[in-house]
Amino acid sequence: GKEKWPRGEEKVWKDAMRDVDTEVTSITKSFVNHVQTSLARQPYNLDNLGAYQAAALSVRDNLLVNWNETALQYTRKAPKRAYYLSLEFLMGRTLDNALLNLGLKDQYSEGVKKLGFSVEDILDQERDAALGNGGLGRLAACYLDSSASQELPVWGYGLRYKYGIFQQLISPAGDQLEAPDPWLDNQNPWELPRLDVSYEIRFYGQAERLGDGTPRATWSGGQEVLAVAYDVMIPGCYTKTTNNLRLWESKPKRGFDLNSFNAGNYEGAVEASNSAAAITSVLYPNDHTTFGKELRLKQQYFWTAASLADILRRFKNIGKPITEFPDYVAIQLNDTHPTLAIPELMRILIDEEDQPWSTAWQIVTNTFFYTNHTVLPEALEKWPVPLMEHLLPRHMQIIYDINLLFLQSVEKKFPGDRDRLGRMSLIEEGFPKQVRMAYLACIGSRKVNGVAELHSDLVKTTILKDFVEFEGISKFGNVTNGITPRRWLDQCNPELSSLISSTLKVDKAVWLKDLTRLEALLPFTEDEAFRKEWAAIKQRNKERLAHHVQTTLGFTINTNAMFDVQIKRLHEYKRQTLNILGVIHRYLTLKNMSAAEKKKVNPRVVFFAGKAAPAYYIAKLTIRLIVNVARIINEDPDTKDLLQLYFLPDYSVSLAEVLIPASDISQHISTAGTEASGTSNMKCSLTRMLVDGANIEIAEEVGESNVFFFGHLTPAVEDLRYQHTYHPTPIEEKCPALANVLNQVSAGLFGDAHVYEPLLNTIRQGDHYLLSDDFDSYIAALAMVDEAYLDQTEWVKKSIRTTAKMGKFSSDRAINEYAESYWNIEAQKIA
Ligand code: F55
Repeated sequence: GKEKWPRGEEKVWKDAMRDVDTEVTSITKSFVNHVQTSLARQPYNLDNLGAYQAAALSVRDNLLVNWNETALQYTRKAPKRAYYLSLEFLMGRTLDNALLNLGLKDQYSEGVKKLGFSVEDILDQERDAALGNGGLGRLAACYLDSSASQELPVWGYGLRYKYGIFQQLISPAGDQLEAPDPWLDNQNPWELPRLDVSYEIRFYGQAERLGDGTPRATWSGGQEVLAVAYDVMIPGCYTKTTNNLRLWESKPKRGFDLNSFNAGNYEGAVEASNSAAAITSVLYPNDHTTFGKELRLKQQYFWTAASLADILRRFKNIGKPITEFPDYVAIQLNDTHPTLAIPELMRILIDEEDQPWSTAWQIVTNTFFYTNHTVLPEALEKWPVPLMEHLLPRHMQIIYDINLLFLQSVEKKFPGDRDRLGRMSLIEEGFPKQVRMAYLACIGSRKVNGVAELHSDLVKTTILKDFVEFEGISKFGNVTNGITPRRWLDQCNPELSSLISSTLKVDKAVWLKDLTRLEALLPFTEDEAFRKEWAAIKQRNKERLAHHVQTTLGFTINTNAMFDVQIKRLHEYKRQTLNILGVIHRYLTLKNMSAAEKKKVNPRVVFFAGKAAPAYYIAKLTIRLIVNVARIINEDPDTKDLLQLYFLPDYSVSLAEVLIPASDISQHISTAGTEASGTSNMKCSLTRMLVDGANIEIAEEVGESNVFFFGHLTPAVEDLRYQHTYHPTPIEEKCPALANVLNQVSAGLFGDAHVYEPLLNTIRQGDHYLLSDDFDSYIAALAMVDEAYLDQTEWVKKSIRTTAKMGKFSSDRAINEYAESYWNIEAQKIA
C-alpha cells in the first residue's frame, strides 16, 4: 500500500522545520535540521537509512562538544597520557553505544517515534566497523570504552582500512566464501577527516651511517607516502570524557607523477599513487599465522611511524626536554604488530634529535609496554631480514645495533653460554635470517604482560624463559583481560540490565562502572519471583535470536530447547572439531534410543559462528562438516525435535550481541594451555555459564559448581603429545566412541565421503590438539550439563550466581591495572 508522508506526526515535523518552540524537543529539531541540511533531504521520502544518518549526525554533535572539551583540557593540563597501538579495533556499531553512554537513549527513541521511525529499525541500519579479526581487536575496543568511562587520558592509534574483515558467505556445498566488506560505502558519520593532520612516511631508499663517531645515519630516497588522520570519538559512560581513536589513511604524496604524465605514460603516472593507497586498503584476515607479506610490513611501519610522529609533536608542544618523554608518554604495544615503533623511536632520537645511543635506549625502554596474546609457536611474528633491509634499511641497522649490545650484555651475565646467545638473538639463523619480533618487543619495553594468569605464567616459563632469567622476573606481569559491561550487558541485554537495577535499587550508572556491585544479587538466588523474571528474560532473548534467524536465514528454531553456542574464530586449537564430533555422537546416540528413552531427553540447539582465515584449509573443512551435518540432522524426523544444529554465517560484533544473551551454555574447549585468555567466555558468563578447558580464573570467581570442567590440564599436554608421537595407540583402542564417529563421517553419513579425510586425519595421526585424549570426558561433561539443566530452579540459581561473581572481568578493572601498574597515568576530571 501507499505510505503516508511524512511518517509520524505532521505537526512535529512542521514545528521542528520552522524551529518554533512547541513541545518539540531539541532532539527532534536537531534531527530534522540534519535531514534538511547535512543530508539535503526532504522529510517526504526519508527512509530508515536516512533517519539513521540524521540521528547519527545529531548524536555526533553532542559527542563533539565533549570531545573538544576533553582534548582542550588534556592540552592545558598536559598530564601523562597513554597510547594504545593496535592494528585492529573491532568496534561494531556506534549509535546505540553512544546513546546509552550519553544517557539519551530514551529521549531519542521517543523523538524518532514522533517522526514516524522506530529506534530499533534505525539502529539496525548501521554497518559494523569490523576493523579486526577476533579477540585481540575486540579487546582494544573494550579498552577504549573503559578508558573513557574511567576518565583516563588514553588514545588509540590504528589504521583506517577501506575494507574490514571479509564478509563470510556459505556456498551450497557448505564452503566458506569471502566477499569484501565495503563498510564505508554509505558514508561514515562517526569519523572526522583531519586533512590538516598528516605526516610523510618513507619506505625503501638508502641508509648511510655518518661515521663521525656518533651513531647517526641518514635515510633518503625511496618512496614517500602521506599518512592522513581520521578521528573517531570514544565517549565514556556517564561522563564528559570523550577520548579519541586516530586512524591513519595512506595517500600519495602527489596525486600522480608529473613526468610520466607529461610523457603520455598515464598508467605509469598513477601507479605510484595506487601503490600508496594500497597500504590501508584492507585488513589482513589472518589470526595466529604470519605470512611475511611486504604489504603487511608496510602497514606496520606506516602506522607506527605516523603514530609516533603525532605523539612526538604533541609532546614537543609541552616544551619539555626530550629526556622527559617517558614522564609524559606511555605506549602500549598490542601484540608484536607495532614493534617497529621501537627502532623507529630510536631512529628519531638518534638521527633527528641527535641523542647518544644510551640516552635514546633509556627513553625507549621507559616508554613502551608489550602485551603478548599467544604462546603458539607458529603465531610468533618473524620478518625476513632481506625484506626488512629492502623496505626499512635504517631500521635494520638499528636492530642489528640493538642486538649486538644486547648479546654483549647477555654474554657478560652468562659467559661462554653460546647456546643461550643463539636462543636469545633478535636474529634467527636460517635461510633467510629472520627478525624475532617478540624478543625485540620484550627487550625494548618497560614491562611485558600476558592476558590471563595461566597464560602469563606460560609466557614466563616457555617463550620468554631466557629473558626472565636475564632481565629478572619483575619485568613480567599479568593483566587478565576484561570486557565492557556497557556493550556486553546493558546494550545487548537491556531487560536484564533493568532487572538488575530495580532489584539492587542501584542506578545502572553506578553498577555499570563498578561491576563488583553485582555481588549484591547473590541473596536473590533464593527469591522465586526474581528467578522467574531472570528466566523469562532469557526466554525472550532466545525468541529474539530465533526471530533473527527466521528472518535472515529462514530456519525455524525450537525455543524450548537448551541453546548451546560456540562463537569464535575457527581454529584447530579452539577445537570446534571436538564440538561437532560431539554433536554427531549425540545424534548417533539419539538414533539408537527407544521412544521411551527419548522422552527423557532435553532438546538442544547447537549454534556455531565464526570465520576461518581464507587460507586455513582445515578450519574451512570444519565449517563444511558443520554445515553438512546440520543439513542431515535438522531434516531427520527421528531426531529433529531433540537436536538442531546451525552454522550462522558472518559472525560479527552485532551478531554476538544477539547470540550471547540467548545462550544457555557456551563452549570454551581449547586444548589446555593454548587459549591465552578468551573473552567470549566472559561475555557469555555475564548471563550464563560454560564448559571449559582452561578458564580457571572465571571458575575461581564464580565457583567450580557453576562451570563444567573436563579434560586434561596444561601440565599433561606435553606428555600426551609425546605419547602420540612415539607411542601411538590406535584410536579404536583408545577411544572407541570417537573412532565410531570418525568412521561414520568417513563412510559418508553426511555426504562427501572422501572430502573430510584431511580433517579426520589430523585426529587419527598426531592429534596435536588431543581430541582423542579429551573426547570421553567431554561427552561426560555434556551429559552433566544435560543432567543439571533438568533441575531448572538450580540451573537458574547457577546462572544468577555466575553473573553476580563476574565483577573481576570488567575491562574497567583491567584498564585500571594498566593505568596504575604500567602506564602511571591518572584520571582527569573533565569539567
Ligand atoms: C590477529 C593478527 C595476527 Cl597477525 C595474529 C593474531 C591475531 C588475533 O586476532 N589474535 C587474537 O585475537 N588473539 C586473542 O586475543 C584475545 C585477547 O587477548 C585472547 O583472549 C585470545 O585468547 C587470543 O587468542
